[in-house]
Formats: sequence, C-alpha cells, structure tokens
Amino acid sequence: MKVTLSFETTTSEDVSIIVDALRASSTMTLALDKFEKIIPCFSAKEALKIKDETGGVLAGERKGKKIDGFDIGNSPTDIEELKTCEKTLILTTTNGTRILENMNSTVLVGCLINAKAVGSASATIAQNHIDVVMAGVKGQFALEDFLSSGEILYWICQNLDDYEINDLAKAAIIASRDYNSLKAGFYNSRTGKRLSSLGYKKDINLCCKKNISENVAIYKNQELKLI
Ligand code: 3SL
Repeated sequence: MKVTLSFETTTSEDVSIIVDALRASSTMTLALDKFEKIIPCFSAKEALKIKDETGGVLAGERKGKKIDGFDIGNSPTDIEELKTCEKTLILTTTNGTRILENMNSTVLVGCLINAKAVGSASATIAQNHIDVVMAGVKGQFALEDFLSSGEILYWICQNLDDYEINDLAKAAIIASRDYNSLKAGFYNSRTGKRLSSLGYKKDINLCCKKNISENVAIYKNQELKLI
C-alpha cells in the first residue's frame, strides 16, 4: 500500500482523507452524531437555496464568523450544543467544503478527534493508495492540519502490514507524537490565533482532543454520511 501526505489536491485515485482540523473536518465529524447527512455547499447563496427547498439547519462561516441569517457557525461547539429534530445539516465554509471538489477517489473526512477511526477505516477500504490531504488556509500550509494528519497517518500505518510512505508523511507522524507540543501547535497556529481572537477558544479546545469520536464521514453524491 502506498501512503502519502499531500496539500490541497489528492494524488490518489483510491482513497483520500481530507483534513481541515480547524474547523471544517471537526464540525463535519461531530455533526454526524446529530444529523443523518451533511450537504456541503460552496457558496452561502447555494446553502440558502437548499434550505428553502429541503429544510435543515444552516451552518457556515466567512472569515471565521457565522454568516448573517444562518442558524449556527462552522463551530463544533455550536453543533454539540445544538438541540434540533432536523436530519440535514447544510454547511458552507471557506476551505473545508471547497476542498471536497475534484477528488477523483473515495473521500473520507479526518481530523484529530477521529484520527484513529478514520485511519483504521481507510486501511480497511483502500486497495493500493491512501492519500491524506491537508486543506491548508487559502493556499497556505496550516500547522494544525499537518499535526492532525500525522496522527491519522500513525493510525493508518498501525493498521497495515506492508506499506510505502513518503517523507512528508513520515515528518508529520514524528511531529505529532508529543501530544503537549501538538496542542501548543494548535493554539499557536495562524488559524488558532485567529480563532482565539474571534472568541472561539472553546472550538480549539474541542478540535485538539485526540480520538474522541468514532464517526467517519464519507463524501458521496455531494453528501457526507457516516461510512
Ligand atoms: O475554511 C474553513 O473551512 C474553516 O474551517 C475555516 S474556520 O475555522 O471556520 O475559520
């Protein structure tokens, strides 16, 4: 099995795991405790149109802040605190939903909170190549995605007998082994600092919890559901 770490676009036609740890992947992962499906949208306009047509809870951010008129932000804490009978979450985020586009493979959603579960699921379904894809922020490397990818890659390797892994993936595993420095990396990352200044420290606290969820989302037919 080939195991790689990439940035923004996948190099695999087999299985890709997209990682936007702060916060889209974490929101998606925890949302599947409450919702049967998530419809990721690339624009707020499209999200509003879907809500009008099918109903559901509207979630999303621009520049980190909840979009005016939406029910909640792109916030895993908002999701956890939400009380709803709706079965669909309609979600639009700056990077995390955009990165789902153009993936010519099976796509899973990974973050620190489901690293072990997504690592194991990918090793079960992949035939020849698992690519962990860091979303980054507007074309730039994001430390929290690198560290979360390292934890995911660690669990992928734990679940495989025989694999070939690229050096970037090896570096991510090494960087993610010490949990205290990983957590410090989340808070000191560019996104971590931005979210703290916007008052979302609770989201960072939640997103840097390791392996607290068994949920693994798969993207199929423009929807995210539990695998
Ligand atoms: O861009 C995204 O998908 C978001 O995760 C960014 S933010 O954390 O909501 O600011």
